[in-house]
Amino acid sequence: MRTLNLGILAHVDAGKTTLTERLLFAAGVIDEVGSVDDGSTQTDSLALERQRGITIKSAVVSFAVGDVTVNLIDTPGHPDFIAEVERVLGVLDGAVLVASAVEGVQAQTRVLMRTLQRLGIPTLLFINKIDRAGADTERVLHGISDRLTLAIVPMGAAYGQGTRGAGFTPYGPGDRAFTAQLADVLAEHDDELLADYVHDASRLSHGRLAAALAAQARRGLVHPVFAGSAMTGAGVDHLTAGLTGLLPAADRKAEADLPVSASVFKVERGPAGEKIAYVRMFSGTLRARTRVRIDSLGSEGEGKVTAISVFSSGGTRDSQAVAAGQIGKVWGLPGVQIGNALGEPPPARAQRHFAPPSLETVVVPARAADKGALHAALTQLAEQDPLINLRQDDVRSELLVSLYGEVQKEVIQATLADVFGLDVGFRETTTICIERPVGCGAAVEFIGQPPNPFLAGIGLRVDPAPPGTGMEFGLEIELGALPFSFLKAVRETVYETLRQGVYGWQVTDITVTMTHSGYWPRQSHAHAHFDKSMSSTAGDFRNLTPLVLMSALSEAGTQVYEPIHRFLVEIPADTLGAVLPVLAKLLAVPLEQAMRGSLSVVEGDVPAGAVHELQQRLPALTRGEGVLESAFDHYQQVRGEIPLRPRSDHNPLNRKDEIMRERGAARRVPLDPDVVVRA
Ligand SMILES: Nc1nc2c(ncn2[C@@H]2O[C@H](COP(=O)(O)OP(=O)(O)OP(=O)(O)O)[C@@H](O)[C@H]2O)c(=O)[nH]1
Ligand SMILES: [Mg+2]
Repeated sequence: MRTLNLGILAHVDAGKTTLTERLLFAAGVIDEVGSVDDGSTQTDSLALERQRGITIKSAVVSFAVGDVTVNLIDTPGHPDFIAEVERVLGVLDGAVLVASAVEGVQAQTRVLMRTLQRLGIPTLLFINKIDRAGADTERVLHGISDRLTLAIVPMGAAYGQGTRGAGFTPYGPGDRAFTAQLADVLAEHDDELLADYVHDASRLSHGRLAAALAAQARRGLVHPVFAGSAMTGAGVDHLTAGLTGLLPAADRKAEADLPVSASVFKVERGPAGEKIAYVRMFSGTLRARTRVRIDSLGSEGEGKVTAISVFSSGGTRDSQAVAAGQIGKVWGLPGVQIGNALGEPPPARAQRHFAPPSLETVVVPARAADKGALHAALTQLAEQDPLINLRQDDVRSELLVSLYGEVQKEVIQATLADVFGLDVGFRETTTICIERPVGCGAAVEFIGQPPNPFLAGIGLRVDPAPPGTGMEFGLEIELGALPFSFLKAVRETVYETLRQGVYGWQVTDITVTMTHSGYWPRQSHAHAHFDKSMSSTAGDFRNLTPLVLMSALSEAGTQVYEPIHRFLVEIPADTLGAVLPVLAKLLAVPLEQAMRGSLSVVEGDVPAGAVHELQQRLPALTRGEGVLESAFDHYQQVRGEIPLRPRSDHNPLNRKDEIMRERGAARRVPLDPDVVVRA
C-alpha cells in the first residue's frame, strides 16, 4: 500500500473544504456531499467553523484511491490562520493549490505558492468554480504564469464555463498543441529531452513526455493544472487521477523497520482533557504501550504511548501502531508540543515559513476573579497555537497574545466563551515591530574584577546578519574552556534577552559571538564541599549575560522595523477619488493602478497596523462593493519617531548599578589567588 500526505491550500473561500468533500465523495467515503454553507462538511467540524462558514483549524481525512491511501489535510485560507498552514507544511508529500476561476490568483495564492516552491513540495493546481458566472480559466492561467510560475502544464480545457453544465476535458495524445507545450516546459529540466527536442522532435512520443511530466511533477519542478467545480463535481475525477499519478505517493514498508522518527504537527485535547498529538511518521513504527523519546529543540524527554489511532475512510480507527509514511493520533504524551520530534529528529524540522504575527493585544477578563482561569485557558490555546505566544507583562500583570488579525481575535474570544465559559475583552491591538542591529558592538566583564559582582566572566560581540536569518550564537572561545552547563546558561539567556532589544522589540538577524569566558571551579577552603560564595554557578552566568549583551547591543545600535503588507483593493472606478485620500491617510503607498472593466485596481504597501482600519472603512467608501486583499510582505525601517514597545521597562542596563550593588552586597567576592580566569 502506498501513502500520500496531501495538503489542500488556497486563498480564503477558493473552495478547499468543498473540494475535500468532493474528493471524499468520489472515493466512496461519504454518500452525500456536505456543504460549507449548511455547516455539514467533514473537515469544518468545529461549531465556530460551521457558524462562520470558514475553516479555522487544519483537519485530516483519509481516503483510498486504488492502492494509495491519501491523508488529506484541509487547511484554512484566511491569512489570520496562516499558522495552521505553517504547521502542516513539514509533513506533506504533495499539495493541491486551489484558485477560483472567477477571482483568479489572489494575495494568499501567491504567498502559498512561493512557499510551496521554496520547500520543493510537489504541487498540482486546481482552478475551481468553473460553474460560477464570470469563470474564465484562460484568464486565470495567464494570471498563474504572470504571477506564480511559468512551470505549468494545463492538463485540459474547460467548457460551458459559468453554467451548471460546465465541465473539463483532458488533453490527449492527439492534441499537438498540448504535446508541444509539454516538450517546451519539460525540456527546461531535462537535458536529454532538450537535445531531442532541438534535433529530432519526432523522438518525443506522447508516452515519453507523459512519463517525464510525472517524474518532474513528483519532484516539484512543474505544476500540472486541472480545472473543474468542487460544487458540481466537474473535473474532480481527473484531479483524483492526478493525485496518484503525478504526486509522490510512496510505499514505505522498507522504512517501517528503521528507528522511529516522527514530527508532531498538531495538538488537541480530547473530551476528558487528555492531550492528543497528531504525528507524521517519517520512518520506523511507533507502537502502543512503548516508550518514545520526545525531542523539543535541544531538551529531551520521554513518554509512554498509551493509544494510537490512524486515519481511514473518512474517520479514524484504533490501531496498535503507526508506521513510516502514515499520519496518526497518539495519546499518552502529556508534555508533548507542536514541532517536537519523536525518536530521531526527522529530516526537516519545524521551521518558520511565513512571517510571525505582526499584531498584539492584551486579553482582559470581564470579571477580575477570572484571571487565573483565563491564564489556564489561554495556556491551553497556546498549546494548540504556539504562535499566539502567551506572555504575562510583569509590570502591569496583564496577559498578552500575538495575533495575525482581527478575525483571529474574534475566534479567540468566541472559543474562550464557548469552550471555557470565559467572557473577555481586548485592549487596542498594536503592531509588533522588530529590531535589527546596525553595526558591531562588543562588551566584556571579567571575573573577579569589580564592579562585576558575579562569579562569571563573559565577553560578547554582536554583528548584523542578513535579513531573514534570525539569531545565531557562535563561539570564539576554545571549546571546553567553559563547562557545558555554563555555556548553555549563556546561550539560553542570550536568546531570552534578545526578545527585548534596546527599544523593547524582538532583536533578529543578529549573530552573537562569545569572545571571553571565565569561571571559578568548585572549591572550598578547608572543607571538601561546594562553597557557593567561591564557585561559579549557572545563575552567575544567567545574571551577567543580559548586562553584557545589552551593552554590546547598545554599542552596535539597533534600528526598528515595522511589518508592511502588500495590499490590493478592487473598487468601482468612480469611488477611486474617495479611496485614494484614505489610503494616503493610513500611510498606504500605491505602487500600481489599473482598470479592470468598470473597476479600479490599486496595489501597494500598507503598514500592518492599518489593514484593519482600511478593511472597515472600505464598504462605506465603495457602496459595499470594494474588495481588499492583503498579506504580509516585508519589514520596513521606521523613519521619524521610533516606537518603543508599550508596557516595557525591560532593559537591565537601566538598572545596572542597582543590580551590581545589590548583588555585590549579597556576596562578598573573595579574592582568591587560585582563581581560574580565562580570557
Ligand atoms: N459555484 C461554486 N461555488 C463553490 C465552489 N466551491 C466552493 N464554492 C463555494 O465557495 C464558498 C467557499 O467554499 P469553501 O469550500 O468553504 O472554501 P475554503 O477554501 O474551504 O474556505 P476557507 O477554508 O475558509 O479558506 C462556499 O460558499 C462554497 O459553497 C464551486 O466549485 N462552485
Ligand atoms: Mg475551508
